[in-house]
Amino acid sequence: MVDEKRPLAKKQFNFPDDEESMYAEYVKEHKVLFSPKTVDENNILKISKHDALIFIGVGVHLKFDSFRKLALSDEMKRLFQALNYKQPAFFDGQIFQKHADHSNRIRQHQDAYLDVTEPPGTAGTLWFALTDAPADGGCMEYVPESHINYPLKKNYLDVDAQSIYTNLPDSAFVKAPVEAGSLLIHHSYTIHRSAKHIKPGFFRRAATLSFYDKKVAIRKELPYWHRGDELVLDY
Ligand SMILES: O=C(O)CCC(=O)C(=O)O
Repeated sequence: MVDEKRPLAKKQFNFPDDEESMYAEYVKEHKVLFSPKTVDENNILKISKHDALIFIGVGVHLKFDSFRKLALSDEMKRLFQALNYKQPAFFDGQIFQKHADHSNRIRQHQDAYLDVTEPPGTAGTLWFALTDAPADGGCMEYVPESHINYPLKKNYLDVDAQSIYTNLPDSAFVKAPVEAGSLLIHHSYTIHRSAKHIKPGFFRRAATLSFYDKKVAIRKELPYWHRGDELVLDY
């Protein structure tokens, strides 16, 4: 879908970072982002699109079979049964890739800003490590107990997009280095971020799925985030 010979456009996206990204504006069904460091003066990729990629969103859970299989797998059903969910549903899927030479940090934020559910704070995120995510390799960093201490008062439907970011000191964050194949789960109020990665010569890749329980909450679709249909797990 992304043609390496066509120029990319430059734009500041509010998520996954507020730094400028290059994007394939002719790809309508996804948001596919690249680092500005990977294009030449004509905005043509200097390296392969697979290496230059930093983000694919949104709604990839509906487009890729591997995501769909994972979302509807028995392991996921068992996970949600353990969480006592009655009607779990996935409403978004994203891919994050980092490389030492050309990736940005992901600034601190709460997913509830974009994952708007009613009652508020009833969504969560599964974060799958597709590669190792070491402490010096852009691992996730969390603020412990922030899902209790920092309920989100406003979301994307109330205020401007910049408000997605929070502003806690570095000392508030705990790094969560994990090996490939690990799963991290966080509440939609949990404040999290990931650093630029500094470990040369390797990619850090992760996939995410956002979820909620249709029996206890309703989800609000945001005008800008075309997430599309939900994948509902049947028991
Ligand atoms: O994978 C990352 O580096 C960031 C993921 C993230 O911020 C998210 O899932 O909301």
